[in-house]
Order: sequence, then C-alpha cells, then structure tokens
Amino acid sequence: MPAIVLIGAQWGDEGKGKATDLLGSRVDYVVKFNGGNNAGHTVVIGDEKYALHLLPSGILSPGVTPVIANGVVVDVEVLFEELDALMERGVDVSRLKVSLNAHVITAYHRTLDKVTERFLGKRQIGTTGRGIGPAYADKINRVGIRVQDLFDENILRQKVEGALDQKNHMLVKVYNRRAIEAEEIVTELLSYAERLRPMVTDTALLLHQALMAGKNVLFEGGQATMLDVDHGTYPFVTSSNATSGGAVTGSGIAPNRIDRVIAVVKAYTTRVGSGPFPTELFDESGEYLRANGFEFGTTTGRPRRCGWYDAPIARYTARINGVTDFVLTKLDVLTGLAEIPVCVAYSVDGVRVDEVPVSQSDFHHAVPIYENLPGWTEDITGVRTFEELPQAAQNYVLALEAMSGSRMSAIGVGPGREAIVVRH
Ligand code: 2SA
Ligand code: GDP
Ligand code: MG
Repeated sequence: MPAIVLIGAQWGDEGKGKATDLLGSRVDYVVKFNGGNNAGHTVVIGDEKYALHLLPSGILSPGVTPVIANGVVVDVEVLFEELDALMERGVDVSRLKVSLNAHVITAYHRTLDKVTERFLGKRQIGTTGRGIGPAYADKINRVGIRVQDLFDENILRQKVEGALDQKNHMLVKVYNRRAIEAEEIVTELLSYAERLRPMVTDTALLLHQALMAGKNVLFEGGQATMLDVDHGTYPFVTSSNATSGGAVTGSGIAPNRIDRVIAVVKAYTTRVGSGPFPTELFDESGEYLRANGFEFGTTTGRPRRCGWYDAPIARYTARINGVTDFVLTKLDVLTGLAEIPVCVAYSVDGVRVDEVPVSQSDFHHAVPIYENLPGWTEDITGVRTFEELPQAAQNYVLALEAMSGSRMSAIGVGPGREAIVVRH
C-alpha cells in the first residue's frame, strides 16, 4: 500500500504527530499538504520531546524524505529556525524537499492576521496568529507569492508591490496602521533564496516518480476535518483543506493513487479557538481531561477546550475522508473515571439527529444525547495488546468502533512512541 493519507478526525491535536512518527519507519516519504506553522505536533521519543510546527513529523524518522508540498503556506524564517533547532539535536534534515509552488507567508500576512482578529472582537476566530488565513486569501485572490518567485527578483518585486496595493490601503485607512514598504519585504524574501535553493523542486513530479517506483508515501494532514475550510465548522475553521481531498490537491497526486486513509481520533474531544463544540464540558470533568491529557496548544500554549467523545463527528469524518482505519489516541487519559459519557446523536430543537447538521445554526443548537459507558481504574499505559486492556476499556473501544463508521486499528495508551496497542 504505497500511498497513505493520515488526517485529524476532530478539531486537531488528536496525536497525528505520534501516529505519523509510528508509521515513519515503514514509509519513504512524508508529505505535508496543507496549513503551515499553525500546526503543532508533539512527538515523544524516549526522554526527548519534539514540537514540530511547519515540518512534517516524519522528519524524525531516519531515512525518510520529508516533503513540504504545494498546498502548504511556508514562513521561510520559521522553516529555517525549525531546521536549525533539529540539526542542533542531531536530526538529519538534509533530505527535505519544498515545492516551488508552495505559497510564502510574509510579514504582512502575520500583521493582517493579528489586526483582523483584533478588529473582529467578539466574533474572532481565535487563530494562531501565524498569517495562515491572509496567505491563503492571497493565494485564492491570485496575488500570492510562491516559493519560485524568490528566485526571480524582478517578478518578486512586481508581485509584492501588487499584493501590497490593497493591503496598505486597508492597513492605513481601516486599521490605522503604517503602510508596509514593498522593498523591505523583497529584501527579506530574497535573503532566503540561497539557503532554500537546494531544497526546492517540483514535488508533485518527485512524488509521482516515487509512487511509480513502488515507494511508500505518507500524506500528513495538519489541523483536522472539523477545521477544514469546506467541511468544518465554517467560519471557525482554518483556511485550508485538512481533509483527505486536500492531500490530493495539496500535493498533485491523483485521488486514485491513494490506498488508505487513516484518521486519528482522540478518545474524547478537544478544540482550541472559537466555534461550536456540542460536547464541551464546563465542569470538573473538563478540567480532569485538560489536566490528565495535558491539553494545551503546542504552538501557542493556549488551554484546549475539552469534552466527551462525539460519535456523529467520527461518522462524519469517516464519510468525508473515506476513512479505512481509525487510530484511537489518549485512551489512558480516561482511566479513573467511573462512567464515561459518549455522544451518540444530537437533539436539535427537540428533534433527534444522527448526522452532523449542515446548518451552522443547527450545529450551534445541537445538544448531545449521551450514552454512559462504564470506566476502569487500572493503569493501562504499559498495555501492548488489546486483550490485556481492562474489560471496560475494551468495551469502550468496541462501542466507539461500532458507532464511528470504521475499524479502530490502533489505540494510544500514553504519549511515548511505544505506548500503542496495534489491532490490525
Ligand atoms: P489559523 O491560525 O488561521 O489556522 O486558525 C484558525 C482556526 O484553526 C485552529 N487551529 C488549530 N486547532 C488546533 N491545533 C492547532 N495547532 C496548534 C496545536 C494550536 C496551538 O497543535 O496545538 O498551539 O494553539 C491549530 N492550528 C489552527 C485555530 O485554533 C482556529 O480555531
Ligand atoms: P497533533 O497536532 O494531532 O499532532 O497532536 P498534538 O501533538 O498537538 O497533541 C497531542 C498530544 O497528545 C501530544 O502531546 C502527544 O504527545 C500526546 N499523545 C499522543 N498520543 C497519546 C496517547 O495515546 N496518550 C497520551 N496520554 N498522550 C498522547
Ligand atoms: Mg497539534
């Protein structure tokens, strides 16, 4: 099975980094296809903890070629910082390839991200402030700067001037800020070209050739299904396609080349930033999940909102992405709870609904219908086979599997690389 897509099933931070790292030893290429340094993946290897943002998690596996594909927005300064930090820790980053078609995040994107959020006030999205939305807006608006533009000074200058025309008008007239000098941006971007040159290539062609040669390629999604700009809780979403379809457009590999779609799903639910979240907890159970699961943003350190498992969301994810396997993570975090509520459907204005409602207002009004499953007290972090799990934990997994639309092929029982139960 040469091409595997791995995506987040909920609102992110399901443990995709760890899942990718696990598969890393069996793949030749790991491809990031959406988002940018808004992502935050924590991978724990022995006593070492790595927090990756822009780079694909597969970079930690020796021999793997990491690829930043066309669908990504690249903050080049952050890229270099992350590479330097990994090199200092002895990680071989020499194989990294970056698409010539990927878009570049500039200082004006970061500025706009912050000022528009402030401007939105109560309606703010709660972005990571990394310039992601404005960079994708420029891409769609056809005024974006691509990696290839950094190698042609004249074209770069024209494009930056074009991109700044409207923005400076907005910054000065609407946001009461100073105008951004095109020349400052051009100088900064040009200064990256030399170091970037050996990394850049036509990554769509590279990946096609790799697949033709029988290599294993893993497409690693950033953020998650419910944050997808088309299929998530719009407008409280990120600005890219975080679903399996994004792996196709974001890399240039055709849909019929994809063999498996793995969704990483947490044994409960978390979300950072604003937007609807039916199973969100505001009581001590939410605190319990946050404290036990250490639910704080990898990129911004923000506390994550916590709630129970939402089966309609899992079924939605299975459908939208064509999920072949779930990896269920953080089962260990639930240890010690006497009963574990699981959302099986919603009540929307008094009517039972089994699917995630397409109407934004309905989803805002959705009240979870819970089924209570028995908990367990035994420490499961050392468990490595399904049969060794306490009966109640096995039953919890089997119940989730039955209501989530695909098999649960692996179960995370701790943060470490080895803390996993593989079933299929
Ligand atoms: P943006 O910055 O434009 O992508 O923000 C838009 C929404 O997408 C959410 N978002 C995320 N949600 C969870 N995890 C993310 N990555 C970091 C992590 C987050 C952090 O892994 O912990 O450190 O805070 C991520 N990136 C974007 C964001 O909260 C907005 O709701
Ligand atoms: P990602 O954005 O999906 O890669 O996830 P993050 O790295 O932002 O957040 C997931 C967190 O959970 C990380 O700190 C992981 O080390 C941790 N983690 C992953 N799997 C497990 C698990 O099975 N149990 C526990 N306790 N922690 C886990
Ligand atoms: Mg994360």
